[in-house]
Amino acid sequence: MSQVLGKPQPQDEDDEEEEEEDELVGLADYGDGPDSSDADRDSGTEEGVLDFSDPFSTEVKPRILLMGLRRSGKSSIQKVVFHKMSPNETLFLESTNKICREDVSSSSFVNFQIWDFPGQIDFFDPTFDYEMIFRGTGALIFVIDSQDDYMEALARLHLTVTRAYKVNTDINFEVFIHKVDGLSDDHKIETQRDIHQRANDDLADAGLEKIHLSFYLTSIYDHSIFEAFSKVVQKLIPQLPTLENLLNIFISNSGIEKAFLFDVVSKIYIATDSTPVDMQTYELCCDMIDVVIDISCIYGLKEDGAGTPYDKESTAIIKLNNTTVLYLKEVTKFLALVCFVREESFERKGLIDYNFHCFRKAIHEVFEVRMKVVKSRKVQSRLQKGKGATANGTPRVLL
Ligand SMILES: Nc1nc2c(ncn2[C@@H]2O[C@H](COP(=O)(O)OP(=O)(O)OP(=O)(O)O)[C@@H](O)[C@H]2O)c(=O)[nH]1
Ligand SMILES: [Mg+2]
Repeated sequence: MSQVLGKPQPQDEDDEEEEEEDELVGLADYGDGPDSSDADRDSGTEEGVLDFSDPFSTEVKPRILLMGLRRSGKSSIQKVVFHKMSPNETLFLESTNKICREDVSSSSFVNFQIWDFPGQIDFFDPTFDYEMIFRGTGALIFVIDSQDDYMEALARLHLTVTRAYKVNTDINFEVFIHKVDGLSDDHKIETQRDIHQRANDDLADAGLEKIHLSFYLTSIYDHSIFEAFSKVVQKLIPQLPTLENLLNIFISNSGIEKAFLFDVVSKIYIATDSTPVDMQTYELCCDMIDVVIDISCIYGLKEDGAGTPYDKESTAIIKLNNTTVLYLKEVTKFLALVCFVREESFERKGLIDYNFHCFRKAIHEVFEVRMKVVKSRKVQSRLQKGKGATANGTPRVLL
């Protein structure tokens, strides 16, 4: 490694965040009714924060639900991806007995709520207002323990998906075939094929073949869980085609092999160019982010502990022994670009840096446009509210 720059942050910040964010919601209390939506939309205007929700919609930011049978691994997934919990520590997690809701926007670039459900949800329980839950949902992740007998899980998946679809046809249904670390490669493929077949057969039998399920093989013991989560999150980003386009233009003009736009906190990649992603490349990028942030935390700290581990000056170059160079640069407060460059192309670093400067500017513009749309929308709706009703809420015009 020839250069790592960056700044530190107090070590205990993660813990503080965890305490603030983890919010237990009782079964009868699902939090954000219409009243909380304003506060939620306000947070979306924070600089560099991407709010996935449609600016023209009055809905709150979308939810990602984690559902599945008991002990299938839902809470472990959430802790490993968003709280940097080490996979072994998840052995000591207690069973979830209430819906656990977490707001991801405050800690990272991505802006959504993630709801961790207890294993057995009873759709017939009158205190469980599933219509309200599914209405604001962007993605439903159903976790299946692949090391266990999955027949019951499949029945539950079918029930959950059909219920959710009735309420909201726009939900993305994502099935995590989880804990595949315990399976051989052949067994993994066979399990995926079998689950895919059975789940789709069940839907076809119910006349619901139009429901699309996406399947992922995941484990918290490798990067597959981060990769799967990246794909789930990407589907909720309306700007994705623009981001991909910008990345394509950037790499083709700079002689770069592959580039990822990473959310630094969660190590989810929110976009990449259109060349195929291979797992090893992705893992190297994740490791690089860890190295940069860790070194910043340890050695970049000012005497009084001030500063953050990631800021405008954060950049790193790592030369590998296979004539490849890893290059990381800050894009926004929460985003980093990580590129794979051949050594000979890296000789033209000046060109890469100039193109990066243009790329960074374009990314900022994409989000400025969004912020403007959201702001003008808010002003409009306030004006309409003012015009449409008197102070006590009675309409000014005849209905
Ligand atoms: N081998 C393996 N074990 C895992 C994986 N993910 C989670 N586990 C283990 O599965 C067990 C159950 O995990 P939890 O996250 O508590 O499961 P849950 O789905 O939240 O369970 P409930 O809250 O009871 O619904 C824990 O002992 C985890 O260590 C994985 O990818 N591989
Ligand atoms: Mg749990």
